[in-house]
Amino acid sequence: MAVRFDIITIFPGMFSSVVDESILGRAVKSGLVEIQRVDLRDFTEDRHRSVDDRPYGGGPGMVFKPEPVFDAVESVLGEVGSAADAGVRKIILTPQGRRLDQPLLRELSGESRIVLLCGHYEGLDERIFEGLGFEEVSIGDYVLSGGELPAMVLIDGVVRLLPGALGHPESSEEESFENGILEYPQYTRPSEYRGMKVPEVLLSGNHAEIEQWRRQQALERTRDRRGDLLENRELQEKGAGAG
Ligand code: 9D3
Repeated sequence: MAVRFDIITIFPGMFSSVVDESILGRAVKSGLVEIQRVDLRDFTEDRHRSVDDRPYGGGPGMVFKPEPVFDAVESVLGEVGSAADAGVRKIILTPQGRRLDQPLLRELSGESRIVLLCGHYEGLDERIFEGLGFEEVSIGDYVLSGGELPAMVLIDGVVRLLPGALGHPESSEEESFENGILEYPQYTRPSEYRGMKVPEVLLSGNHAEIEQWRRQQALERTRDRRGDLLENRELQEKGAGAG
């Protein structure tokens, strides 16, 4: 299933390398993904092409003006409130948003059209949230300078889930992460490198033992590094049992 992204941004150039290279580049070339970049400054009307202005009520910094944002969104979707945006996922990348995770990526990979609006450090006029009906998404609790890198993270995560985007199917591995377990350690040749040996069990050819070793390693790792994942899993299992 193909998906089209429209990205509304003041830095359209930032997307070039990500869109042109790697899995994403291949998916675009093969027609599986279409990416349109919309330069917010093309929707300004003053000589300086200003997208922001001083905040009413005073205070530091600047605020994204509503007019260029509404006009850019309408250039992509047609008039606000018309039927044109039915079935379109409209997402604004902001630090206040719902946290992006694998279940959300999976959900988005079933959409055919996704509009991404990249927020900025300045912040946005509240009427943009009020009038355009975008859902807000963040990629985590740390401060970046804008929504462009988060938009690329979202696109990458969605595209690799599209059937046919990867050379090889990875669905079982995917499920293991969605179940909240980290991966087991992996080795390739040589069997000894700078004094470090590949665990004996992996050379044994005993597939039952190998599987058991891997499962135990994965659990141990998850407990050591990401105890939170195991707790979530226990909660889920309890919830499933009760229901
Ligand atoms: C503290 C008030 N704001 C600054 C005047 C907060 C703020 C707004 C916008 C801080 C950073 C940004 C720019 N970041 C994003 O637009 C952003 C983001 C992020 O910073 N972290 C994780 N996910 C995202 S999605 C968009």
